[in-house]
Amino acid sequence: MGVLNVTPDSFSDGGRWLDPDAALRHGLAMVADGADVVDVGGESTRPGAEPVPVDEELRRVVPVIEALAPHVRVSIDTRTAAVAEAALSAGATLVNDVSASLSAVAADGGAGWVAMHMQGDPRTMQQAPAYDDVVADVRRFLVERASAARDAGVEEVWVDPGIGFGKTVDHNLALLRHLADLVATGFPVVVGTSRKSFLGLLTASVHGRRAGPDDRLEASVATAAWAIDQGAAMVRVHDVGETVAAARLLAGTVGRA
Ligand code: PMM
Repeated sequence: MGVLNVTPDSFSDGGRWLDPDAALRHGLAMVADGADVVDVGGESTRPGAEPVPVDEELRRVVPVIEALAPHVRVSIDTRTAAVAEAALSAGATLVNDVSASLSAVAADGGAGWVAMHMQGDPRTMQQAPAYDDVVADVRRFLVERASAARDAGVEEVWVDPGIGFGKTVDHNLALLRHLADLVATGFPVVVGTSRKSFLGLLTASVHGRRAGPDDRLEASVATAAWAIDQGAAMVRVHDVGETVAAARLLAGTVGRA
């Protein structure tokens, strides 16, 4: 899943694809690099981000979805029902839902649904994240939401531990380390580590300096490869070509043994 943020303020690619033509070109480039899905988002969910008015979110995403949908499967990354509905009408077939609350929209539209775990909301989620047992708590939440969605008629339900969404570095690492627990639920798992800030901290422990968002390629690819090895069925990434190359390398060499 390639990330296409049509926003002025996303932490990693904010402002780069605000122009619909530039967004389309970038989406098609990710398809050429091997993306099976392009995830279009019009509201940044970086820590501290303010909500975007619905009209503005629609204005950003709908033209891009209409242009991309004939070429590739499109998902809509939103927390807002009206935006998810409009996106499905424009050609998207997957609702990527960081609020895990829009399953009814997916059911009504005959679309797939990604339930992501988030503690709190983007404005406050990194202030003091706390869990009894992060792996068990996240798993319980996701299984509950995913099962309810399936019972309500959503045929394609994915779960995502929500790396970086109300989580410390240790929480993120515990979720990655125990990804197999989530895979064991039987729901296909999506994982998004790409360019996230905890990778900057990890890089600091290896290189002695903290990597900025544009300097987290190796850590992004390494953690995506780890997720795939642990059984994730999809990884959400900015650097599609490098990630696809790493995944093919693993499948064609280690996986062949
Ligand atoms: N991360 C971001 C946005 N949407 N959706 C899913 N399913 N999983 C994620 O980990 C996720 C997401 C934040 O990253 P961005 O600002 O680079 O889009």
